[in-house]
Amino acid sequence: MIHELNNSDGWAVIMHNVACIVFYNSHQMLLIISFPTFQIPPLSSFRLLHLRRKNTLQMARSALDEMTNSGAFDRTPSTFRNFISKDPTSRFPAESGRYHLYISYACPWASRCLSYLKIKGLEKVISFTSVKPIWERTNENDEHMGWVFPASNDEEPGAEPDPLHGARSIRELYEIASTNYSGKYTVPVRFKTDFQVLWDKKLQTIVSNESAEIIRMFNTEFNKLAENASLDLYPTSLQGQIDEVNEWVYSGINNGVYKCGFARRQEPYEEATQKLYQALDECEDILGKQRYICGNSVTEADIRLFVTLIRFDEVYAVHFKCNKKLLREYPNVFNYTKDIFQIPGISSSVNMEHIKKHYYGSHPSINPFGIIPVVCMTETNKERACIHAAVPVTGMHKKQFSVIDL
Ligand SMILES: N[C@@H](CCC(=O)N[C@@H](CS)C(=O)NCC(=O)O)C(=O)O
Repeated sequence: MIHELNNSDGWAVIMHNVACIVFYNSHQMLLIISFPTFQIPPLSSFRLLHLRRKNTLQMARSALDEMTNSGAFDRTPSTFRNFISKDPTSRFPAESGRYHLYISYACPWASRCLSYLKIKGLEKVISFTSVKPIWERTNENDEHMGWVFPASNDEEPGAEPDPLHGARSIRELYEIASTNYSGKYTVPVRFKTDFQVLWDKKLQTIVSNESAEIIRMFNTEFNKLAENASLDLYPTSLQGQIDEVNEWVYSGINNGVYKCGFARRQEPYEEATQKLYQALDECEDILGKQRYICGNSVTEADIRLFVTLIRFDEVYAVHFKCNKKLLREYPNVFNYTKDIFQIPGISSSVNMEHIKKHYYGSHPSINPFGIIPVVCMTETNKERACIHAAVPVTGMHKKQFSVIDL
């Protein structure tokens, strides 16, 4: 009777006195609603009515659900967009000890912020905590899956309990920051507790959950307090070029891998793959001529690109089906990734154990058994090792960093 059921379609089936509506919800669960036929116009015994599932039934409880009807991944914008300022009279002034950065080592967007915190020398000024890598239920009263804190320091190396509120989940922090946040449970549900979160301890609220803006604040606004204040990753002379590179790197690579991995139809997957490899080819070409993506000095664009490249072969190539070509088959891009990895401070922002656990363990619709590929470890560091630490840098990217900062 029911021939084709897929994620975006539903069917109404009318048999004798009972009508059924059958559809999959956003978690791929088959839902059947039945009701007596007196509620619908009289119809012959067996009649099949094809219903296109309406947008109002779609629920975005995590990135996995941010889908268009064509099966393409469509990221929603971040919600908290305040800016910390070096101006002491502003609402969010740059002050030592006032802000806390919640991150996941697994998340590339959060890792941008952590990288900045480390390379700008802000560790004594802004504290940070990482959650556990694998999403869990955030509240026993509903099915939302998201970022949670460990109960103790020993539960998950790298992750720590919430030092400020003893919260169990990032969701709880959102609910402390905004009482309206629960409003997003209304249909269409758009409940997503985006990472990373920059928390203001004084005003007890979230300053920002948009990594692209947090890194700009870290670059300029804390310079009176930063140990590495002279490092400017967004210099005026290169801003136009950095913005331009960021745009195609974001759409083709940073967000592009997600578009490949979360696509639910072949066509959007192939479109995203084509764009991804065009962008990687472009990087390979550029990095054959110069050391960094915007010239001869490291910039914001390098950090933004790096966080995706470091996850590429170990996660995206397998889990997100980006394996037309591996990163290690691009000699310039591969050496460049190792080069950036070896900038003091960067390697400590990479925790491959958390990265693998998160992706392979948190997306059951992509990896139903949750098997996590084994991480390549070295003797020197059991947590953070990855192929980029083990393979020497060659070519022009060899220049400076001979000691690996593990
Ligand atoms: N535009 C955001 C994106 C952040 C984002 O999507 N983070 C993911 C983790 S990698 C997240 O927290 N997802 C939670 C969810 O899907 O519920 C940023 O760059 O800050």
